[in-house]
Amino acid sequence: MRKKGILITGAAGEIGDALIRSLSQQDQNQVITLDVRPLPAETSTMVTHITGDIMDQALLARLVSEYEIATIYHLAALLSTRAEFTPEAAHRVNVEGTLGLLKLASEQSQWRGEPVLFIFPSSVAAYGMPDLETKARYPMVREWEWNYPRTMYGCNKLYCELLGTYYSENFRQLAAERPVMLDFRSVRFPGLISAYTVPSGGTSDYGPEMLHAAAQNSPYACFVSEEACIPFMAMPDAVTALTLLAAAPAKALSRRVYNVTSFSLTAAEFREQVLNYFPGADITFNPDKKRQGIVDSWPAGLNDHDARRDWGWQPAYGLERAFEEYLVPNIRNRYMSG
Ligand code: AKB
Repeated sequence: MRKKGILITGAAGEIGDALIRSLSQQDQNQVITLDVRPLPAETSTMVTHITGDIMDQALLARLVSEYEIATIYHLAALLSTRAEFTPEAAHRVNVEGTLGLLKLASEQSQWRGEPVLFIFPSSVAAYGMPDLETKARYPMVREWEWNYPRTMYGCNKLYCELLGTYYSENFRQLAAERPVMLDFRSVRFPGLISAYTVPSGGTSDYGPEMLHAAAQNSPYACFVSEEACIPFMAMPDAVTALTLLAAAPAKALSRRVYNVTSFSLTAAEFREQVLNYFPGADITFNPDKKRQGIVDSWPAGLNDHDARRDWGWQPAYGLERAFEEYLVPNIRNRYMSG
């Protein structure tokens, strides 16, 4: 008999780190993680880790021969800035990698006679505001508005949302018998901020970079201007969103892709917050026009009404509490003890 398990791809990334810690406390099922990188020593003892590529079909086949995968958290992705330097490689990982896992989940749903739950973090990058005037006019976008991403990463996320929906609702629509289909669910995250890890390759990275630099007493030149405004969320809330959505009864869901958000602020306001706790921090602005253009194309806020109504989403950390109770104490701890 195969052992039952939960699969996390891209597990060595920021969300993966936080999700492993949360699932290993809450969930009785075995957690199998997959990443091209090994896991840090601390989290590697909490899961069964496989160092490998999501594109490796033989590896995926071996995986399902050993484990009955009931849930997949598919986190592996090349983020927005990195993806712009290697768009075709990003497409391979972000789209073809996702397609391979959807195929696997779809076959496994048939084998089990029960849908495999497929949880997919999408992003504010799935939106594309045409200009700053429009961005100001639509400060809280709904899921179906402004789906015109400007980045390869944003295009990849938006398309994978559609692919996941297709595999959940219309796969083999012309066959005599409808197969058991997977259950795809997705959240569009704003920029995420963790106290324990520093992001790399993203465009919302200036927020967490500013804070982590201040805590280490290092100068930081922010790569967007003071006015740049996007939504953010503290990492524990991101994990709550993923696990809450995974636990929601299917009949409660009125959509497959939900906005979730916590607080929006400009880069200048972000700096102010950091200075409240690290008054000596040396934070300047040296905007990179091109990266700024990407941030400007993302909405200033997300309307997450449907997530609140359908599955009880609510961020625990608003702006003040995120800094006061989660970010600052844990970041201070991290660099003091490091
Ligand atoms: C990025 O900046 O690419 C990500 C995101 C907003 O999805 N953090």
